[in-house]
Amino acid sequence: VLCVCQCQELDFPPGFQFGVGSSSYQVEGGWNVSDKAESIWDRYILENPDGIRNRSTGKMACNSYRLWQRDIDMVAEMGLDFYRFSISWPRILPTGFSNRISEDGKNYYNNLINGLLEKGIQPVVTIYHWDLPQRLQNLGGWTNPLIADWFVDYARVLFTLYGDRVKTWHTINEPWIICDFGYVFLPPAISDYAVGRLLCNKHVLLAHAKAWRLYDTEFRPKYNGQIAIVNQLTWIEPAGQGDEDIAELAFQDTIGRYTYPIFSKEGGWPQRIQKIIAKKSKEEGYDFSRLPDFTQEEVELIRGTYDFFGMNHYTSRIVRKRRNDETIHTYILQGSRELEIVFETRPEWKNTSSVWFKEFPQGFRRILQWVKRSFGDIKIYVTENGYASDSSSLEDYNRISYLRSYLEQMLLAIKEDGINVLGYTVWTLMDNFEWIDGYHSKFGLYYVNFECPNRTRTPRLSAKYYASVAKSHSLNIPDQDKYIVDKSC
Ligand code: GBH
Repeated sequence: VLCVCQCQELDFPPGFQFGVGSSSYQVEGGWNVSDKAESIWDRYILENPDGIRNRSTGKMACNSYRLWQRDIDMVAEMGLDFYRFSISWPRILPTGFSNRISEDGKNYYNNLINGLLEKGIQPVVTIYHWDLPQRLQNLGGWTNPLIADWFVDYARVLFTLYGDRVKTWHTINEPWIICDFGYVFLPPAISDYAVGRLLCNKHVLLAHAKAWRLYDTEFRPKYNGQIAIVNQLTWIEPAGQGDEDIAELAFQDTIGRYTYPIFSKEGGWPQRIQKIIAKKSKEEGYDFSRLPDFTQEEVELIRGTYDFFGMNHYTSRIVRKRRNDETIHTYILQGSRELEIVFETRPEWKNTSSVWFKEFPQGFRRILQWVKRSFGDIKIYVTENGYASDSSSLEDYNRISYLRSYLEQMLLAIKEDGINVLGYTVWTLMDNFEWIDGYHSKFGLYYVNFECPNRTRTPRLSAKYYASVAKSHSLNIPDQDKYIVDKSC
């Protein structure tokens, strides 16, 4: 076990990059300025105010639409290599389609990108982080196969406007959440677990793949950047002896449906899941499998569309079979209804302020090992990792302890297991609109005063800790006593 106080082997590999992340709806505000159109989150909070904790909204959020310069300064203050943010589709394309580009939307992201570059910070841009134009939702959203082409048109606009300066692109953030949760209870909150969820699953993959191929053929030759999808990976381990096989199945049904088609050698759906859903669909009387087939061309279109593996990681689960009297909710990552398996946590894992989120640092190393086992020795960027607290305190020792122990596990994966992790991103730059949890759970390295109209941002101790790690390029930092409450290492 690594000990932060004594060991020497705590340096990150040369070239390893540190950054911090955010997303458009969670920070921007400016929900109806200028010609910006409505997103599915704007619509949801209007129509279901009680669906969000304390009836909070993202109408103003951190007001980054106005305060972007301060955001850049904060990333610079921490001395980080990159800032990961997302672009709001309805802000750039008010019709949802590429027939009209918003001048104000275009300028907003130009300013942000240029401002970052002036300070030597690389912009890392997520094309889609959940704020779909409502108009496209009205036309079927991610269940309409045409969305793959609409997404590519949108991506083309972004590559054309910003590709000369943006060298790392993320196509879609967490498709598992978009489909498996969006077709249950998260916006668009269409309740269609059986079919809608799986149509969405197919179409996000096609959208991603077509955008990747567009970049690869038309923009890479000029700009030489990198582009990949970002997946949410929760580590899942057997609850007890005999549960090993369902643990692997659980991976295939959560992560697998969004990664095998892209990263596996043969492409296509994870085969066991495909068989299970086909069989169940038949039993249920469908004339087709609820998990839509890929044509051979589609398999080839999607297969290999990556420059790296983007992964968000927060938490872990143990898995066991469903008991006869149990109902499984997707809510708070409680299991897979499709496979009739239940996810739980171990009592010794520490709580955070988010119901779905328990702390288990070893799960981070294990999920990194799973990626290598499943897809070989590929480049990995950790695109999100961070800690939720309901406290506004600036002395966030719990967050520091979370970050330190997760970073240790990542370092072990790099050094002991030879896993090729090239960068790490803290979620998140500052407290922001935490989706249906409103402003209750705070993930920020910076505290944001939401009472105050100018949304004042103040660095927490964790911001200074992270800055020190980035600067030292090591977990062995010169000023570590400041950050550790328990010094009995
Ligand atoms: C990521 O999702 C997101 O990319 C990011 O925007 C978000 O702020 C961050 O992590 C922290 O949540 O039914 O209780 O599970 C992480 C996974 C999935 C956790 C959706 C919250 C919804 C509420 N998230 N989930 S719950």
